[in-house]
Amino acid sequence: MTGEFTPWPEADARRYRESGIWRGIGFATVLSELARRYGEHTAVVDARGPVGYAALARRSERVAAGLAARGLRPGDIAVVQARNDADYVVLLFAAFRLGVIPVCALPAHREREIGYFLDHTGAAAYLHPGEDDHRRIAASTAREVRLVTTVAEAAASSGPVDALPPPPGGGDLALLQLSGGSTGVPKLIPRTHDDYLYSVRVAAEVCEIDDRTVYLCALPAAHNFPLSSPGILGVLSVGGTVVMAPDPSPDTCFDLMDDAGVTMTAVVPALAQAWLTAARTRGRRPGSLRVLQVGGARLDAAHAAQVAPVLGCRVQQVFGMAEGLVCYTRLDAPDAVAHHTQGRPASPYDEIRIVDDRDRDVPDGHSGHLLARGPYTVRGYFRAAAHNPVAFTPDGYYRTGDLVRRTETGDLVVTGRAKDQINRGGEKIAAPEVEELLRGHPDIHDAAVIAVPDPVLGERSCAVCVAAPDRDPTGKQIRRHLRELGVAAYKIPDLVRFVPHLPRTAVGKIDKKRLKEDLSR
Ligand code: OOB
Repeated sequence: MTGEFTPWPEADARRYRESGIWRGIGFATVLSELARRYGEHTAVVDARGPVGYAALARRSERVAAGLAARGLRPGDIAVVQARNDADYVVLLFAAFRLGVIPVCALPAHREREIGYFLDHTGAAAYLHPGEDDHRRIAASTAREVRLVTTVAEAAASSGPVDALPPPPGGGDLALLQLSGGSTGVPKLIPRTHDDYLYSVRVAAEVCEIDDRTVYLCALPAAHNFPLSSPGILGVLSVGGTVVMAPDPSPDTCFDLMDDAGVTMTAVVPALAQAWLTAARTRGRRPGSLRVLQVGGARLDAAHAAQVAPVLGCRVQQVFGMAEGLVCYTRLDAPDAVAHHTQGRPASPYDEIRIVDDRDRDVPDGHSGHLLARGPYTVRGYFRAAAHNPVAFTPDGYYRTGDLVRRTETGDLVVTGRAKDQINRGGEKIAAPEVEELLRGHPDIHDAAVIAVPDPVLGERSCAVCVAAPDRDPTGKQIRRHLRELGVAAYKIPDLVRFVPHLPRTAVGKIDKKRLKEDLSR
């Protein structure tokens, strides 16, 4: 894999290893330890019932052997798109055991995204949830993908366990996470076993979870937040129980929480609002819930303050990114911190800087660009040699694109965003990616995609287009065009506006700030 991703400099790697935060082992080895320790205790539950720790370890080994028998080899990449069920967790650990590297695609991804992931990684497998759309994508994967099937079918395969190669070590790649992105093509984030395992262990400590924790996975499981902050992998790392929710609606989740005695879950702000409304109108609260984690987008202080009285549990704000750094408000934080800040880095080894436009540190209390580096923040994207020098500083800090300030208590407040992205209820849209597609339409001369405020989602996306000469396209046609290109539904602009021309800055770039002001008038 050399040359495909940027390793940590040897001096840092040695420091992380010597301090014991990088243990040098992979997830499969950890699962064997857990199986010995927790045996029959329930690891994962879905509609088909509970799976214990020993059963999870056994099944994932058999599936690893099954995948090997079907031609997958250590180091192969598999694009995995799953629904929230136990099969996904089995398959993930099977991949970890064999050393196959999953790309954490989202259920909403369509032809364009999946096709790009397959091509860019040279993937050997596409494992999908099996709905009509995915079967269509599967049927059209023209290139050489050795194994194309459903996650359920893959998770039912089995082979001779004795023939398996040794499990991957800490320095090997565990998975490829997806970046929210702010460029034309999505970026893949190479996470190693050492770094991802450390991130879930430190998350488990910060969130004070243990083998009595029952976690509801309500968000799409592949996302970094429900997968690792502490999420599925963090909860399993301490012997807790993970309940997989097939969808995030209050109807489904409130029942599941009561049935399984769920103590903790994670939602995006838009979902927190929906749950608050449902709890209020139905006079119902999830009785066993102790902590509601909210992250992925900025949570209003007013909504944060309603969590305790309405849902009867503590709110924990989580501000993180698939590239690494995750900040949490601590469980003993006073309301002023838990409601008004996005917390502080999980690990004492996290290094952050808050800087101005010329990378000079700004004083505390002032807003600036957040830079992050540390034992679980990557040093470069996967196969992105040209983009890496833009996204990372020469000394290895990731440029998060977030604007933050540090409060007197040492917590961070997210004050804005410098990256060209729309945060649509926690789902990230890279504006340039959609703009490029819009400019490909014969009736469109130029386009800019911007965020507009929305009371529920926080932001929605608006495409501001200049029609080609003598053309008069409608918003409906433009949206249909994007759907036909096979773009994930959340990336299709909520609004389409036509203007005679786009405002430009002095250097000729589209002036999105001005555009937003013009549009809000
Ligand atoms: C999480 O990860 P991503 O990679 O989907 O998105 C990261 C970006 C951040 O750079 C920031 O712009 C935004 O999402 N964000 C927040 C936030 N949490 C994430 N903005 C304001 N307030 C928050 N609490 O979204 C993610 C990964 C791990 C844990 C939690 C969220």
